[in-house]
Amino acid sequence: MRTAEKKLFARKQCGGRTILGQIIKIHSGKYLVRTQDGLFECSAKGALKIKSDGIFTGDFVEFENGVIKGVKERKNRLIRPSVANVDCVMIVVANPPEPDLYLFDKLIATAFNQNIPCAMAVNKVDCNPNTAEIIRDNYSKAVDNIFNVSAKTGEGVEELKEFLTGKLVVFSGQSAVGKTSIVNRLFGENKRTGEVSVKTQKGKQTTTVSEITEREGIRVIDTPGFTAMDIDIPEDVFPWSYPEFSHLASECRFTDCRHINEPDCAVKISVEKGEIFTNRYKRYKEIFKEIKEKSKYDKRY
Ligand SMILES: Nc1nc2c(ncn2[C@@H]2O[C@H](COP(=O)(O)OP(=O)(O)O)[C@@H](O)[C@H]2O)c(=O)[nH]1
Ligand SMILES: [Mg+2]
Ligand SMILES: [Zn+2]
Repeated sequence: MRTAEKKLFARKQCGGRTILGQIIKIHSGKYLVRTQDGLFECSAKGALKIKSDGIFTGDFVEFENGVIKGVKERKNRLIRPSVANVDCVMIVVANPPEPDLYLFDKLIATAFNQNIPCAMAVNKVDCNPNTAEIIRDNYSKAVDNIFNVSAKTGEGVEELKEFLTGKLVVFSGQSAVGKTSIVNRLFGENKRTGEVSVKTQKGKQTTTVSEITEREGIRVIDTPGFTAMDIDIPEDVFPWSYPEFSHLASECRFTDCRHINEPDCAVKISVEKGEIFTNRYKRYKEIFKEIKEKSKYDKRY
């Protein structure tokens, strides 16, 4: 947090008014809230933290004398990283590292389930122009916006900036694809990292601490990157997690159709007609199988 740039108000300076703002960081039980009048460090009543299923980065809150009194209804919430009211999940892709299409499939499904628009940025086009074509051949029916960029040369960055202005965007994707480099480009030269990865004691799950950085009307959450293994989607939800399938919901014969072996499956028909990309559907079947096996395993143990 660049405290030098903005005033950090102490609790007593709030003067009894009710103020509305957005949480940009949560740290050690303190909530950093951005308002029209600058940044405030707030605390929250215990009841509020537990009720209304918590307070998250990205939440719009009302506070008085440095104490959060209420959380506004959130339009969506992402679990990884934990952030509410996201306007765009930007999946950054590059080569190197070798694109993990299974990961992109899962990230798009997760955002879709949370009602968050997804876009893709194919970075490093300076060194691997073919990647953009592969990504379009797989995802042009799944996401509305695919950008070609190079954080190195600056190509495409202005267009990306224009698209992201006014939005809260989460940069997602594999590690080393250039997420932080793109954020730095968007924000000028100032280097900053917005995300710290914290291992839980179990050493299994990784929770992420999210921090919103805002510059020039763009609010950004950078992440350290994910692998396909990090992302779980419930078995019953997965069959309707694909944007290209969603309009077919009433057309499969069975309402709980998994689009695998069922007769009169509108998804399979669309694949045959070429309306859904074959590669996307092939991976869909593999991911579904993996999810099914995992939930069988989870039930047993
Ligand atoms: N050639 C090339 N290299 C890039 C580009 N963007 C980032 N890199 C390099 O890719 C590596 C990973 O970048 P980084 O921003 O740390 O990736 P992150 O893990 O996704 O945040 C670094 O060595 C960058 O210099 C680009 O557009 N072109
Ligand atoms: Mg990074
Ligand atoms: Zn079906």
